[in-house]
Amino acid sequence: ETTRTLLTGQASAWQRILDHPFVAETSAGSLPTATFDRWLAEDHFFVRSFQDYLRELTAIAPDDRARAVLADGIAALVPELALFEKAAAERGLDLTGEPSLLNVGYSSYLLSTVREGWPVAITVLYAVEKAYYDAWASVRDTTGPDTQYAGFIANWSSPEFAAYVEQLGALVDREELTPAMELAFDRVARFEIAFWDLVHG
Ligand code: MP5
Repeated sequence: ETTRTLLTGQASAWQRILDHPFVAETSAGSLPTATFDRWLAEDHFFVRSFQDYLRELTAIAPDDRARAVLADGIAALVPELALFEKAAAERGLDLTGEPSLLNVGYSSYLLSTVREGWPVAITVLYAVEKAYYDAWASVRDTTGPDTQYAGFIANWSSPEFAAYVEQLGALVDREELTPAMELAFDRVARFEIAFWDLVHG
């Protein structure tokens, strides 16, 4: 079906997401403090923009089922943003700094897909969330519970998040695959790798 074709088409990029040193080092707790701090500030901006994206996507959702799945996604951002703010406060970090242009580009790209219409925009949402789920689920069972970043790993590898990503996949699978959907999926995979490359250096 549609999601399987998309994931198969991106198999090597997806492997790079799973194998990224940012993921391995976050899991091991060996990520340099400055790297995590940079990621936290960049990702906070990303998640705030993502909130707008989910709201705009809801406005073009084709039916109640799609709106219900998106409402779950919007609700999950409340505790997620609290996690970011708590970590920033503990670390004395300012989250209001200017983000990287890559981040501005990625966040703006997400919003721009709403104009392309539902099939492309829901594909993009699925790709973004699936990338995070697969990356953090890949280290979930080997991350020590007392590792300093365990809360973040748990956030994107929980059974609840897995179920949400499954539901997003089911929404994509209702759609007939188009070249525009393939291009959008490819862009997200490249943005995700570039985002970690940027903070990890
Ligand atoms: C996500 C994220 C997951 N937080 N950051 C990037 C760069 N990609 C994907 O999205 P969410 O909204 O935190 O579930």
